Amino acid sequence: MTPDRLSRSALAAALPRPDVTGPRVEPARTGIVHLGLGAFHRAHQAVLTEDAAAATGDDSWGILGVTQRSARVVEQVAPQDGLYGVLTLGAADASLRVVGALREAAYPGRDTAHVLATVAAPTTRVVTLTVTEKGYRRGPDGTPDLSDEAVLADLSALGRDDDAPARSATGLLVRALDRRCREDGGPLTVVCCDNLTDNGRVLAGLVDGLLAAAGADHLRAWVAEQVRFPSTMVDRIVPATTPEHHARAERLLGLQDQALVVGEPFTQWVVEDDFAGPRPAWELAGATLTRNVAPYERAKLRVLNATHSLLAYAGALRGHLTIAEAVADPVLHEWARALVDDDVLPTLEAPDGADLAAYRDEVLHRFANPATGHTTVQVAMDGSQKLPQRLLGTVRDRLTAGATPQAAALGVAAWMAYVRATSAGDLVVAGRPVPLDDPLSARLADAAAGPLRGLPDRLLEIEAVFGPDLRSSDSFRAALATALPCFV
Ligand code: CS2
Repeated sequence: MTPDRLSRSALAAALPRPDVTGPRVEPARTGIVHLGLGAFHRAHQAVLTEDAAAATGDDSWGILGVTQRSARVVEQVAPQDGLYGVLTLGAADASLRVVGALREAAYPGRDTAHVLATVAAPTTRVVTLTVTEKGYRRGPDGTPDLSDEAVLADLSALGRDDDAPARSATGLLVRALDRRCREDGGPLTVVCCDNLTDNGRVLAGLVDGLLAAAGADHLRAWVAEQVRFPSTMVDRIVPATTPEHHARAERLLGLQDQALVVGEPFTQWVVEDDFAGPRPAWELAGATLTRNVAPYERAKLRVLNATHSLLAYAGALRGHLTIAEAVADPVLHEWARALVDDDVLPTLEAPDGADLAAYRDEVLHRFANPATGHTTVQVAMDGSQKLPQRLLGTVRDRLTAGATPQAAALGVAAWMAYVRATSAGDLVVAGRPVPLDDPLSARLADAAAGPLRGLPDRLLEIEAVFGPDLRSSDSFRAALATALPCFV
């Protein structure tokens, strides 16, 4: 028999149950609009927002979650009164928490008018974003890609009450800012929660670039004066939810939860304390509010995300299905350590005196958690968008310091070999063929085809990934040539 679907009333009847906690708030108002209602937001910022609301008894921080590409998540959460479970999987234990911070969910293809009106409302104080690296639609130099038709269509709606479905996340954001400016909604804070270096600055620059391109000078000046873009470092491993996760959560809860997300026990959020107005008391929920996020952000991207990517590419090439299996492979474990010790640590400033060697060990220990089932192929996705933040900054800093980044080059070479194997249809992991999943897949596949000998040179030509500079570094090219035979 299929159990009842999760909802506030079904939950009230089902609780208490061991290892399950119910929602801590029932928000009365929407104070936050979140763009990119994927699993990560639901397992991270939404949880901290609920904890902050519970700690203060402030019920004005409900979230309007906006999906990106489809209405699927709306259909999952709306019949559940916005409720969903977060299944936390430690190496040896599991618990389920039902979160109630999400007040509404919307899909731009249908609900753009509602999203624009909500961002414009004075009661909304914060917009947060998790739209993934590719969602920012940046050109090779980091400026907005003005050849992107979806973004251009959104820009053409500026300056008027046009409720046509938004076609891009950045387009939706600038249209919403436009609406708020014209309706005098007051100051607003836009918090980028994606894994980009200086993410607040990046997003502020993109918004400014889009408004300049649209000739929206008045709005541009309003944004400069009224809108803040703090940078943040976000961290929690959130794998894709599987049927096994659903079965496990259903056993704990006794209800069916179509919007279930899964996470490891660890969570961290470091937020630049630069807000244009009120915000949830996230510091009471364990977040760190600081003036200087950059060292945290950089350490996380270069230690955690870089080794994650190395383990994903090299792990998949060596037949490992999960990150936990990959990090348990002694060769890969050694490579991951060497990447951090030889190339990453010399480029980092320790945030607030943190012990970065201990951080490295903690990260590798987190990766070893077998319970989450985080797959190498999931982390391997969108490499062209991830490599610059994770590995290439380290490569550049080491080259500038006169060093040869051999260990970092191993990570880049692993990606190159992965691109070659997946685009040729040659990679099979756990019995399944793995496709190349990347927004630049056509260009990457073109560059990867042809003789193995010239593979690094052909991929280095792609400026959107490597910039105009790296291809002319003899030392980096030599390091890639040394590293590539490890994988092919
Ligand atoms: C991962 C990240 O999928 C990936 O690329 O490296 O999503 C990682 O799990 C998170 O950044 C951890 O905070």
